Amino acid sequence: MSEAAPVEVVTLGECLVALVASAPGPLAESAAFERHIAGAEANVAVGLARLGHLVVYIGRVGADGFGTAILRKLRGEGVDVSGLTVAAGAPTGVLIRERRVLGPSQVLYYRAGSAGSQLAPEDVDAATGFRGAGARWLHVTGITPALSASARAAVDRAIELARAAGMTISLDLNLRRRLWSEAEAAPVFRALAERADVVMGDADEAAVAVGAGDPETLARRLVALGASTAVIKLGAEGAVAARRDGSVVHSPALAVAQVLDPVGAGDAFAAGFIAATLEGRGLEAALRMANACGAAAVAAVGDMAGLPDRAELEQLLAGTAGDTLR
Ligand code: KDG
Repeated sequence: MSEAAPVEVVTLGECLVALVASAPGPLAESAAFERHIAGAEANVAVGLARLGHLVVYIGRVGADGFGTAILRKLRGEGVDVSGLTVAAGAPTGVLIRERRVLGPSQVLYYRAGSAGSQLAPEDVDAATGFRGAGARWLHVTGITPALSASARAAVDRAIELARAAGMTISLDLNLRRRLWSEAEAAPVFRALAERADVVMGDADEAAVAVGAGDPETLARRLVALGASTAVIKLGAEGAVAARRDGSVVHSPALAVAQVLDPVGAGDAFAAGFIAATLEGRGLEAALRMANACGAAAVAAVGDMAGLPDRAELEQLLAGTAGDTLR
């Protein structure tokens, strides 16, 4: 019998069902919705799995059809769901979002008291990936600590175990103002950034942690908190990264003819960055791969739909399209 491939990455959070408006327009006029699976860390897990990396996802879903859909989706994508527990007594979290061509989309959360928000340190203690020939990388976001005290403690526990195991820790700030205020988020972001090796976020999120500034300044300030690398995601402008040695790298975005759905682009970026770094590529190449994954994500509706597989990513990076059938 062949041995199972070793887990490389561990991540944890709340995976939700996302009901996404079928057509662009305001929520009040949206009458039809498509069911997708979402959740920042789950998006990263699927992004990494599509690029051939083995990821353990730790979380909880309810004992309901939506929980089953999440389990099937993640398992079907090749994510290790041994750490995803079906918890009786609380529902799977749901979000509903409109699609807008102009301006940000309105999101409604139905996740207070959800199974996913009850994530706790014991879920982390029970998960594979931290011990023995364990994983090399832990990815966390600023969403999970905002869900509940036990979810915040679970993130802390994961960081503690990852540190003890010598794993690389990445943090995507992912500020969600519907979950907490900037004043509540800021000290938690800083405390997490102090313990992470790689910190990423957009300029708005980074400013909450370290004060307003231009992207390069924000990246440098995040590094000053303790990370060896900080990346500011700039959407259509690409990304800028600063390293502890004082160097700064700017990386342009891939041009996208039509943005169909920007939600999930940041998670795709994180997946591309982590994959490239695990593969031993340098910062410049990691940013290029991250930007390509972000571009692929915005060209499809739903958080996960556009996440590229390896062949698609290679085509994007080479600037070639596949065969066109006429
Ligand atoms: O990054 C996209 C996520 O924000 C989305 O999938 C939902 O995780 C989510 C959240 O909590 O907002």
